[in-house]
Amino acid sequence: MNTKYTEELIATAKAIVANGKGILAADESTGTIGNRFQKINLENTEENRRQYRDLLIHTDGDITKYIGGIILYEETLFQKDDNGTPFAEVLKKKGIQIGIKVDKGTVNIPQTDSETATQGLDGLGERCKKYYEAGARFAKWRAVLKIDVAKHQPSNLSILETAHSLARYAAICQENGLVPIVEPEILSDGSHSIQDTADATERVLAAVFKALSDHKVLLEGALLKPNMVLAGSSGKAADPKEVAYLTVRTLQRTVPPALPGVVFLSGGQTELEATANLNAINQEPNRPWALSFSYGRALQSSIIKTWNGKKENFEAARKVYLHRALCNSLAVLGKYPGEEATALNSESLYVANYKY
Ligand code: 5MM
Repeated sequence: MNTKYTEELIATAKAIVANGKGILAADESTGTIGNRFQKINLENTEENRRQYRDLLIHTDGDITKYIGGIILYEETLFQKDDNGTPFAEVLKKKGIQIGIKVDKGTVNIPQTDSETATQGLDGLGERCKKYYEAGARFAKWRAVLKIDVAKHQPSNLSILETAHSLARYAAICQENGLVPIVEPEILSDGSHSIQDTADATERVLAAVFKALSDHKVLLEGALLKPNMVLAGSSGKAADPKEVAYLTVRTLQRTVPPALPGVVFLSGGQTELEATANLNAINQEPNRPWALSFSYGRALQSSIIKTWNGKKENFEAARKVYLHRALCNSLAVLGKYPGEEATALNSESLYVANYKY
């Protein structure tokens, strides 16, 4: 696809994942952030959400070396900090690219066993224009699939629906100057083997890239946000070497080298697992793309606990954010030395049936 935005799309996608940078996924919808706040007994008010996002957005120092982009929820994009400066302006000054969640959540596909379709295509072009004007330069749309080998899930219908809607979304974003992050998340729920996840991920990604090609999406101006290839969450976790080998092999089989970057979701892994697996992935041979992170839970869990809803903990929480971002950036370079496990960084972040 060639539009007036072509050069800008290519430059933005590259910048987000340049030199070991990754993405902070801070785009929790109101219900999801409410679940996070519940853990620290904090009321889910607009002001508390604004304060928390202020904590993240106003983190200074080396953060711009590790974080190339932040995904925001629509509410945050139009909020201001305590001085009345729009958050978008703060991020722009730092050189952190602004992302926006544009999907509107999932609904069940009729006649399937709770497989889902993602909503939000209607009016998407108009919304993208508005977000671009507000400073956003990339977008995110999350499709959710699940594995149940006995039930032949993900079904062909679920894969076709995912591929089609992600491709339509990506084309509409690019038409309006936003780099699309294409996120076909296969949930880890279940007792399936890591090989089952590899097979399902390969089928899904092959279909997604066929649809992106059919819809003439400019791969150089897009990013992929997939799950890592992990064993089902109710079984024993595979070691990072095996995760890395199967994850990179799956990408090699399905993702064209024209795509500048793959930014993994954390999918319920602990903070330490998500970083260690990313590091192992970046030690595999033959990686023509930047392999980076776009973590929600695995970047924010210990920040939220340290913050605990109190302004006086802002600085301590920002230190935790800087530390996790540094560790993940080192993992992108394959140079993460590992860390001691603590109660803060090793808590399971798994949420059953994570599809809100
Ligand atoms: C940060 O959470 C994002 C928005 O979630 P909801 O739509 O449920 O409110 C979510 O899309 C997130 O970016 C992905 O699930 C990846 O996050 P994890 O926590 O798996 O890294």
